[in-house]
Amino acid sequence: MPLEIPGATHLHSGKVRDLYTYGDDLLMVASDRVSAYDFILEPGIPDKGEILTRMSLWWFDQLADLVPHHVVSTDVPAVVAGRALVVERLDMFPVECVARGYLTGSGLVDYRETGAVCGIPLPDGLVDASRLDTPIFTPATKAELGEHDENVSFEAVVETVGAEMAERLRDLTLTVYGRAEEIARERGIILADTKLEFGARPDGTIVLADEVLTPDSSRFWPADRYQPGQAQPSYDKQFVRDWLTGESGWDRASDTPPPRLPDEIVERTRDRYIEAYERLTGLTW
Ligand code: Q0T
Repeated sequence: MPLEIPGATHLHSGKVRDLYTYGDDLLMVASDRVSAYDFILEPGIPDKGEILTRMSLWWFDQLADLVPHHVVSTDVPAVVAGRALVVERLDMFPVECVARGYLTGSGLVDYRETGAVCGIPLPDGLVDASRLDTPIFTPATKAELGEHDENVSFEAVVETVGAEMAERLRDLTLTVYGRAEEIARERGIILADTKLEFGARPDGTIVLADEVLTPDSSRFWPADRYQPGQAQPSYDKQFVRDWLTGESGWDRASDTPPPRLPDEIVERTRDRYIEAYERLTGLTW
């Protein structure tokens, strides 16, 4: 299944990205695969891997004065041109570092059950997509392939990485979110939440890793349509979701895989990824 890439040895495949060893470094390869409702859909979205790779690179640069990142080079084998990065090999922290400025998704589920998210109590009366007065750190533990990440308390992170490192990861996560939220807001986009991953160099330096601030790791909402109390339209996948749960006739509860996406949905979804890229970065695709 993984690609044959000259000089690279396959290490790991995620839902939409693949990791290879590459000399002393790693090669992180973004595919055109797209997921919705926990399924990988067919066909892929042309150029999605390259769009998200460029978006992530742009963000790493925007954040470079706050935290070092793992990108070594964009000089990659031709078969993955544009959609792969050479990255430093780090000792990864086994924590999904999530910052939320708005309440939705698993955070909303936890809030409705307990009034809190990851042990952080929130005021009464919040609804789907409510803005939080102060962004919160809501760590999660990485699940096995096919399982969902599990929200955990800050104390659980302390147990895993120690108090000092837990505080540094929390502070870095909230600092990165603050910068990114501000940049997105200036461009008419709400950054509702984001998931970051960090690793350490042999000398102990904490480094921002993975792919950052893409629609696969973050929720972006068009600010001009923001309306708390309901699910917000997703910047990237709304056409896919609407088609799957409507016109396609697919029954999400049926345990059957979703049908193949029509060309028109694929094209419109590609256009949305490009629009998100251009609007956030100010660059032309
Ligand atoms: C990693 C060492 O599975 C993952 O990515 C999907 C392909 C997450 N993951 C990242 C690493 C990284 C990064 N990024 C790094 N710089 N060094 N390991 C391992 N798994």
